[in-house]
Amino acid sequence: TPPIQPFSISFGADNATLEPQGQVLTRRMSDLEGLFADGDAWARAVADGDPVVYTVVSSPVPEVPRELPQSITTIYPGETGGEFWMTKGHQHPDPQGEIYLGLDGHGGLLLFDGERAEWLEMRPGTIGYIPPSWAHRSINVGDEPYRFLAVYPGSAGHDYGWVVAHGMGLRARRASAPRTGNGDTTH
Ligand code: PAN
Ligand code: ZN
Repeated sequence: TPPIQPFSISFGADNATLEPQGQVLTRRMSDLEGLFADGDAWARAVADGDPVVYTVVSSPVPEVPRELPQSITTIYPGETGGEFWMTKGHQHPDPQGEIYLGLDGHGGLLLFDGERAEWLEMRPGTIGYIPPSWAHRSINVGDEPYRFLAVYPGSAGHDYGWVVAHGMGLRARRASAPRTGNGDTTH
């Protein structure tokens, strides 16, 4: 792939689109199998319309070594089994840092290194830093869409299986929701 030439990107009026724009990924409830603690509630949500949980709009910069791709994730507000809607979460197989910038709404950036979980509150204007080797998941803890920009090395890669196998150390639930197990964080 030839290197990308210098260019700039504009946000759309709602911050959810880019111009120019690359691929758009849509994650529905059915794409999140095994991630919510309450599997029955997850199955009911899939049967009941299989809602879109989040979208990821990418810049036209390809995920190849030395390039620096960007994307905007929009997580819609919702809860399944009392757990806030969230991204799948992943680890970068080639461990490298990543930067998030909060754009709209109220979210959390959950980081897990296999032993320790960290929670960063994300608001518009918050820069969240993901150090190399920390798995990361984003969660909408508000009532509006939560939106953020991510910037990451094009060679980092994405490993989703690690999170399925190890979890993320914490789960995010509304304070009034029923609790199961230990290690929950509430909002
Ligand atoms: C982000 C994430 C995006 C969607 O761009 O890929 O928020 O989350 P999942 O990839 O976990 O479904 C990022 O961290 N890129 O590296
Ligand atoms: Zn990442």
